[in-house]
Amino acid sequence: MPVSGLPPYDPSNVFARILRGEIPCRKVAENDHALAFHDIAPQAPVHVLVIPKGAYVSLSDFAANATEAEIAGFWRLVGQVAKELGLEAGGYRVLSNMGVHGHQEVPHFHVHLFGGRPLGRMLP
Ligand code: IU
Repeated sequence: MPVSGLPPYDPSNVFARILRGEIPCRKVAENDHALAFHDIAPQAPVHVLVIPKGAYVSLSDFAANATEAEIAGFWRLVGQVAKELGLEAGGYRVLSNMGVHGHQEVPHFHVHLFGGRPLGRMLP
């Protein structure tokens, strides 16, 4: 049972379809547990989405139900992508929208990785 307040995982969501290869993506990197690809509507010079390969509807679902290996693999890929895209020198931002108040649009857990310019102060 998801703990996010969102409906149960829907395998027809767009990120699940990307994972199954039904929809193309501009892949950045992947490992056994996660995939990173460029956001289709970038909000910064670098705007990458990192998603787990497992079926988790939200951050809360992932945190509660993913295995240690999945969690480690996911976060290692976030850090790897930031490094490989040259974001470490200037810095970057990682953000996850969760549920209705968080304005989560795609019901498959993901983090946004933003960088490539000063991002300003983050406001709610
Ligand atoms: P959110 O965190 O769920 O609110 O953001 C979903 C993101 O997924 C958003 O930045 C979209 O531009 C992005 N996206 C995408 O990269 N490819 C798609 O086919 C769709 C959404 I639909």
